Parts: sequence; C-alpha cells; structure tokens
Amino acid sequence: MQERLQELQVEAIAKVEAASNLKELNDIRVAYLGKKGPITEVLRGMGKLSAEERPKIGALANEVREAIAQKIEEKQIAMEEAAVQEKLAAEKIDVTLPGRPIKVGNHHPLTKVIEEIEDLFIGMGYQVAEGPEVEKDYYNFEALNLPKGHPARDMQDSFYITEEILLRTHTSPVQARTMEKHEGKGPVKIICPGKVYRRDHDDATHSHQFTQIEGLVIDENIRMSDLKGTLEVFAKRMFGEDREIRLRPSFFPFTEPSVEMDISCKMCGGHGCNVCKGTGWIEILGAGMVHPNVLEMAGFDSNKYSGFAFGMGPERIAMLKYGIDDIRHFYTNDIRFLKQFSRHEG
Ligand code: FA5
Repeated sequence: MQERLQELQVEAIAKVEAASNLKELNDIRVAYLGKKGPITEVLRGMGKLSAEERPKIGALANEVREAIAQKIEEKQIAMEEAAVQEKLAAEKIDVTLPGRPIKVGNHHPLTKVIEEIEDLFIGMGYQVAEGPEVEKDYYNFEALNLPKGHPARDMQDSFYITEEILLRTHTSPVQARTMEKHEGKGPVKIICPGKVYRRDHDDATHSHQFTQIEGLVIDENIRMSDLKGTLEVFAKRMFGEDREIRLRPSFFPFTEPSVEMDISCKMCGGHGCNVCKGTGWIEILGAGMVHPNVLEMAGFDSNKYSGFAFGMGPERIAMLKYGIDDIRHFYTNDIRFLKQFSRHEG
C-alpha cells in the first residue's frame, strides 16, 4: 500500500508538471484528489490493515495528498502569473505613436449665419435684445398697429394657444416690448434674433418654424436713407460687392413707407430656377419707417422721434450665401449636409 501511494505521488506530480493549461490542471486535481480518486480508494481499504500499519499508511496518504495539492497550487500560480505577463506584453503601449484625432462637432450653418449677422450689426453699434417665443397677441399684433380683426393679420397665419396667447409669428414683438421699456425716450438701436412660427406650408423656401432677426433704430431725424444705407452695408458685407440688391415697395401695418429687399439668386445667376420661383430674385427681408401709431402706442412722441425697422430671414440668407437649394435641409439634420460646414475633417 505504501508503494502504491508513492507511485501515485510520482505519477501525479509528473502529470502536473506536464500540464499546459488550467483545465488540464483541474482535471488532474479531480482525478487524484477527488472522492473517486485512487488516494481515497487506498484510504477506504485501510480497514483491512493491522492496527500498527493503519496510522502509518494514514499519515503517508495525507502527505501524498498534500504534496500533490501543493504541486498543483504552485503550478496554478505559475500559470496565472505567466498569463498576466503575456497579457501585459500584448497590451504594451507605444507612447511614441501619434494620438488619434478627436472628432470635433461644428456649429449648425444657421447658427453660423445668425452669429455673423449679429457680429455685423454689433459692429455698427446695435445691442442684442431677446423676447419670448410664446407671445401675447398684444405684442405680436396690437402694439404693431394690427388690432383684432385687421385683415393684414392674415399675412401671418398663426398658431394660437389661447385667444390672447400665440407662438410669435415674427420677431417684431421684441421691438414693441423694447420700445415700451424705453418709456418714450430714445435712442434705441437693437437687433432681436429668435425663432418664429407660422402655419405656412413647407416648401423649398418656406418652413412652419424658422428664424428671424429684427432690427430697430429710433432717434431724432432717422430717415429712409438711413435704412437704405444700413441695408446696403449689410447686404454687401454678407454677400459680397458683386451681388445685386433691390428694394420693392411693400406693405406692413407697422411701417410706413414699407419695402422688401431681394437679392439676386445665386443658384441660377438671376435667370430663374425653382429656388427663386423663376424670378431671379429671393426676398430676404421686410423693412420700413416705424409707423407713427406704433411709436405713439409705445409712448414715443412721433413729432420728435422717428425710426426704421427691418425683419430678415436667416434661413433665406444662408441659402443664398452657401447655395443651399431647400430650406428643409436646415431642419432634417442629415449629417452629410451638416458636415459640409465643418472646418475639421471627419
Ligand atoms: C415680417 O415678418 C415682418 N415682421 C418684417 C418687418 C420687420 C417688416 C420690421 C418691417 C419692419 P415677413 O412676413 O415678410 O415680414 O417676413 C420677413 C422675412 O422672414 C421674409 O423676408 C423671409 O426672409 C422670412 N420668412 C417669412 N416667412 C418664412 C417662412 N415660412 N420660412 C422661412 N422664412 C420666412
């Protein structure tokens, strides 16, 4: 029995040394030290031994069991250590490699154009004012010489929330609010950028939600020529000296006289296409001299003060500037479209 145990030890240790992975090692553990293993079997047969031999064989069996278990453990630690070393070697970092470029986002083309327009007017001494998108009927219409039932309200089909509250249809209510705050004292020189909403049918140049930038100047002796000069400077800086501009007589209840400004269509060079609806021109803003009623309603003495105002559509301006053929590109967020306005690659 003694010999059998010693043979088992030699045999098991040789197998442990030859094992090449943790699974093999575990199989050896089960085979030699498990309940059905040969050592347990030897111990079971001890009943047949004499009383003197029994403790000796028992002690030897325990020694053999421990020797095998220890060898297995040593081998396991060595294997785990080797695995860690192998992993570390595989994950070695070459610190001399150049870094991967980080993808940087870019501003939306519309944001860029709005900021460019803001910078241009701030450079001419204007301040930026803001107002609510959910607006009172009073500021959106009444304070702008558009009392309830006025037919010109139909020019801007509106989203009403209650009878007195609506989504603003233009940025002009910000001029009404600003004038009211000034309590009849000039001068006022502001631009008001923001989102506006109309029940317009979406097409290449119309969106039901779009942006506007309002401008308002009030002081003594402000004339139509000041408005014309300002719009000319704006248009030339925005589109370049070679683009043509035209002012057409128009009508807004809050300005008198009123004009609309068109820019020659970049898409067709002025010959007519679907963007300019065959006319060769694209309307970008409405403007005029502030109506005396509007000045008086806000508390300004219209004999002393006069002013001009304009309201432009940055989408249309961006379309003309970058040659974009459909206003819906701004709102469908196609990454291929947006990436074209990136200064970065990728
Ligand atoms: C107005 O909204 C006036 N409040 C502008 C104004 C301000 C006139 C101050 C006089 C004094 P109008 O409805 O024309 O006007 O709109 C102004 C500009 O917004 C248009 O020239 C156009 O560039 C843009 N716009 C109008 N409707 C849409 C639309 N559905 N989608 C995109 N842009 C539009």
